[in-house]
Amino acid sequence: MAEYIPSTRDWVREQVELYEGSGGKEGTTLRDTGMPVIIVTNKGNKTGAIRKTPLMRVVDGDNYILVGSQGGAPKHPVWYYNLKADPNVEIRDETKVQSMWVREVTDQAERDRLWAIAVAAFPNYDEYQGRTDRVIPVFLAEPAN
Ligand code: F42
Repeated sequence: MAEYIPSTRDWVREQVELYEGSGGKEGTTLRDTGMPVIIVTNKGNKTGAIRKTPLMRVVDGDNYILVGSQGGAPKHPVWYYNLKADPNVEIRDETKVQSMWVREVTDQAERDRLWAIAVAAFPNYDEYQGRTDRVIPVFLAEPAN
């Protein structure tokens, strides 16, 4: 089995430890905002190691919308490239863990619809898009089976 390499960012690593360590009972929101977070387990595209990425929980029916905002930073987060290289992920939503398959949403109409849902769930995404020239990537995660 591949090795798990934690994030180099303290607050991210600590959230993953609390969330996963409690079996999805603690550390499930963005700081004290009460806004729900999921954990996306993905494979490092260079190391092949297991990576765990907390993201805001944005749902569309049985699917999750994953937004690569990274606070409006100028570059895509590294997990973007991980998901492009290997779309098989596991998503933990509190105590529920599911194998999912992700695809980047490039169709403009579909992206517009999903982006509106994402901004309704987490309004900061709109502000983050305003901070960067890159188009923030959006993935749709669907149940793998
Ligand atoms: N980020 C978002 O983009 N969107 C969100 O909705 C979001 C919500 C959120 C909620 C809670 C929370 O704690 C964090 C949240 N974040 C959100 C931040 C998110 O979890 C990521 O930390 C952020 O998007 C940056 O992602 P990143 O993949 O660039 O990760 C970093 C800093 C990281 O840990 N990088 C590793 C490192 O060592 O620096 C590398 C990880 C990796 O996958 N490496 C690859 C490998 O092969 O293993 C090599 C990659 C390469 O190409 O070099």
